[in-house]
Amino acid sequence: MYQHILYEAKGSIGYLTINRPKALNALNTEVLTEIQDCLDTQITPDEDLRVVIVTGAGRSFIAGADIMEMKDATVPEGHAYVARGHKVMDTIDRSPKIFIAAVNGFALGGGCELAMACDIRIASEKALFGQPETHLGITPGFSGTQRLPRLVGKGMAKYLILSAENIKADEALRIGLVEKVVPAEELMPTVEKLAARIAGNAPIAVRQSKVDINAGMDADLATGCRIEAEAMTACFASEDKHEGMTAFAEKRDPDFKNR
Ligand code: CO8
Repeated sequence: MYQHILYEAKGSIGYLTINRPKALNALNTEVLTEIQDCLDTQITPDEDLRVVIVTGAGRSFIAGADIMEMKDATVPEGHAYVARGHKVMDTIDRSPKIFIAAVNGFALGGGCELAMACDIRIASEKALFGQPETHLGITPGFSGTQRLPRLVGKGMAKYLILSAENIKADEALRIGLVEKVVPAEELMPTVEKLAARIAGNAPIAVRQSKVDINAGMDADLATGCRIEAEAMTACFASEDKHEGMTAFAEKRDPDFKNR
């Protein structure tokens, strides 16, 4: 169905693999269009799906936007490219599903930006991160100037973007760009275990926590706490809240119904 991505859902967990290994999974217009289509037609409408694992085929996660395509692009084409990239990142960020980036290799430029749009990043020891755009004559254009400082702070974001220096996985962990680093062979088992754990928690509470954190990070503390308080109503009114607490009292595992 798709030329440059693979998508498979196994129950509550989806696997989205960027599959253009000859170009180290660089995001050209076709790849971005296919990711968007997959988000809109496969992932969003799937009511059983809770978590999506995003990874790259071969030795790269995503080596950035496609430099060969951008090289001779006009200004309007550049704007269209940015808009297409932003739409993919926003769709992931605003999705009620939880996205985990399983960063298996190069996560550069648009690849680092896509990883940052995901909710959680787990990296292989072989991963390499960076925003090399200023060395190419552009700024990060798929939300890196905005998401990177929100994750690692203003100073470190400026260091990485202005220097265009790439960093290894252990440094990415140290600065908070990724949440965990594991040996390459343990990457998918680790991510799958995490995905299953998230998928096993109360769906309404998981969804709402993502909304609260994302909305709160862009607001002042008082507004964020109001968002949290309002969201709590939805959880308190849910059957799953009753089930979760009853299961605790009865010393058994909860059986959540997404209601
Ligand atoms: N775009 C297009 N092709 C790429 C890209 C890329 N980003 N990265 C790698 N490739 C291709 C190479 O051209 C090469 O193709 P070929 O075999 O036909 O020559 C193939 O992938 C393998 O690459 P290398 O031979 O270079 O492999 P190495 O192991 O020697 O090096 C690197 C791997 C270090 C990842 C190297 O390929 C590299 O530096 N790539 C570019 C990384 C980069 O600069 N990424 C940022 C791109 S800009 C960006 O993402 C901006 C996002 C916002 C855009 C909005 C603007 C409008």
